[in-house]
Amino acid sequence: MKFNREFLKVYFIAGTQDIKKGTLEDILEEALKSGITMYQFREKGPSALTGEAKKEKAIQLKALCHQYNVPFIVNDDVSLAIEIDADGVHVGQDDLKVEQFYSKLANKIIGLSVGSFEEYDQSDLTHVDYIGVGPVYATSSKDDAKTPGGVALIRRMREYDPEIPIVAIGGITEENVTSIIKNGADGIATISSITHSQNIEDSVSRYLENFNSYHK
Ligand code: TZP
Ligand code: MG
Repeated sequence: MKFNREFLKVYFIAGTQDIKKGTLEDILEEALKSGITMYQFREKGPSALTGEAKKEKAIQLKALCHQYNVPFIVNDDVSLAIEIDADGVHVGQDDLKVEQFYSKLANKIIGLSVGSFEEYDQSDLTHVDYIGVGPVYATSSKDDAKTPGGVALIRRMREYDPEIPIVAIGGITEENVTSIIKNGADGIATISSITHSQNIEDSVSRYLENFNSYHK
């Protein structure tokens, strides 16, 4: 699947560890029905699925995303992404370097986390389709998250590189999304505002309305 920056608008991220009530499949399906624009499978931490169980879950969730024509991205696990023919992969600064695997993911989406100018400068972005910038706000979904940079982090990254597709991440909610868009992000990536939402349809619609009213 060829990357389109519109995919970043409402980028839902979740793994089994993020689900406190119900199942990941059900929450993802609800989010897909509501209009999320991309999904990332992110298994992390002590309860994370591994091996065959992780692979089976990934295949199942990819099929679900494809029913809704939404790209399915794998976090960190480049070999899994290749094996199951995912639509792309998202890596962090401590993961496999993009230069080492991009040729095996031709025509796939490649995302990279960039938390500072220093990380931006040390990253080869030649084969990177978008950067994930954050955390913008405090988050309880990532144990090792750095200090939040606020919307200033987004604004400054946008000034630093006026062209690169940027998805903002970390503590984003329907309440603070407007200023993130105004400061130059192409979209938002969120875990808990969807997995913990009382009404997923409402949450996703509010994100989409924010983007659509700002961009047109
Ligand atoms: N990377 C930076 S912050 C974060 C990740 C994966 C967690 C985002 O989760 P939430 O619940 O949307 O704050
Ligand atoms: Mg990573």
